[in-house]
Amino acid sequence: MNTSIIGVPMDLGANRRGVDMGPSAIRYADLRAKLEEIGIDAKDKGNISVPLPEIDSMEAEEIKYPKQIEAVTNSLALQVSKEASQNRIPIILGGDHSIAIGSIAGMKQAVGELGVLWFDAHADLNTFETSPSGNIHGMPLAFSLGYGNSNLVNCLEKGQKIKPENTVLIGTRSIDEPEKELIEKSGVTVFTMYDLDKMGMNRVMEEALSIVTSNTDGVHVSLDMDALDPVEAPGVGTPVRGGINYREVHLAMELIAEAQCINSMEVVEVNPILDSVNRTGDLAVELVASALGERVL
Ligand code: HAR
Ligand code: MN
Ligand code: MN
Ligand code: MN
Repeated sequence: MNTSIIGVPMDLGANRRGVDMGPSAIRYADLRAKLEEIGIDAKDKGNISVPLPEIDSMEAEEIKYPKQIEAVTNSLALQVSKEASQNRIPIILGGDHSIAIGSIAGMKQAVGELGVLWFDAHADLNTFETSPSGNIHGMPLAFSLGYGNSNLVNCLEKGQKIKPENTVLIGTRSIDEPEKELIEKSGVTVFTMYDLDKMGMNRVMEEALSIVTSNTDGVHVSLDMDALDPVEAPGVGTPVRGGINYREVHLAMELIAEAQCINSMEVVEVNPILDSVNRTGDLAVELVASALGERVL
């Protein structure tokens, strides 16, 4: 198995300094060494360049940094597409979740019809029109599905990148009203914490994996670390109580590995400033290793 690590030190979509250091935190937790240790070829391709909000004099608009995020997600999409075309699994390190716009666009170009597993406390289904915060990290899934009136829908290629029938959200527990409407309207599948509690992670993943692997050419795993309970992952910008626990999330990743369906993975929203001695960065590394096939026995 060959992987390419790509860092995206972006915080513009979260309007909060700290997630820009996510790639450093995950590298500091020895991602590459961990992957090599379990027999995976890992090349670190360095970081995509991201403008600093402090030096780039930008007006405080209602929607924050759309132009800059467009540029970053475009360069990320190009790099992701290039690595995936060479049969390498892109491992993308965020950065805020707006980078998913680029990851998904790049994978779509290289692989074709894509199934997406979206682990997140939030639905990330807002648009410029509905966002309560103006923060683009609350919108990437809507844009990838082709909703909203924004250039960000047209990353790399014009229009929708993924289909609702191949999109599954897991661990959701903070959903805005307009996002609820879009869930209804689009038909994406959502396994909230309620569903996880009732069904258990094993059954949720069985159903989720069957959805993302049927009628698709590949699977992208988008892991927002705030999907986890803040006790396990305190280093995130927008923690929400009552999340996925340590053992459940490991099982989820192991089941992904077992299904042998993963073509790319991103880990986002790690904020080392808010973390407790890189606990969240360390966990991110464990989870990437699990998703790529690390086994206890
Ligand atoms: N739904 C809210 C908004 O759109 C909050 C989004 C919070 N951010 C994330 N996304 N970390 O997963 O502003
Ligand atoms: Mn998110
Ligand atoms: Mn989130
Ligand atoms: Mn499907």
